[in-house]
Amino acid sequence: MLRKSLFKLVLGIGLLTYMVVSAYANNPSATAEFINTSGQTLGTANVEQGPHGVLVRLHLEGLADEAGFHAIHIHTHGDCSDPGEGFMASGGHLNPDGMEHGLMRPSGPDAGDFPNIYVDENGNVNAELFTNYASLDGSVGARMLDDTGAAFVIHANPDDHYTQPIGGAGPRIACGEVHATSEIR
Ligand SMILES: [Cu+2]
Repeated sequence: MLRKSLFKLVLGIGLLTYMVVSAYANNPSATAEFINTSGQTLGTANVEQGPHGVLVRLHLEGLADEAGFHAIHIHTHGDCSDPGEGFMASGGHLNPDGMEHGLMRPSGPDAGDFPNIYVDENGNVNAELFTNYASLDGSVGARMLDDTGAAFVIHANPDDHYTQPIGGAGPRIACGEVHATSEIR
């Protein structure tokens, strides 16, 4: 008798765990492979959309000449095909509502704004970013994966989160096109 109810309990916990895990597995997701201005691969961003925005897990290496803080934004075109020209094909910041740039700006931020990332002295970045101003399917904030897609762009300088139009972030040093890894409605 006891053994039977124990079995049921274990079965129940197992089923519950499966349901919770599969619910998370159904979240809209995407990935981005970063390249530098020489076209060399730097690493990956994994993007997962939750109920309140998107979480970006960033793992990069090979940026030893760039130690320090750097701006990172969501740009409006998923096109990193021009590394030699400084990734201008990625367009401007994701900003469908025409907000001012800057997380600290009274009339901001634009939907592409993030806090800065830090490149360590070995040229590595390991960071998690979150925004509720944008999402993969547009269910929270601006839609990233519209007709033109989206890209993450890293700049040469930190973002001061205030100055127009890009917080003094300077040239673009790395770019990653955002590609869906789940169905995006
Ligand atoms: Cu930017």
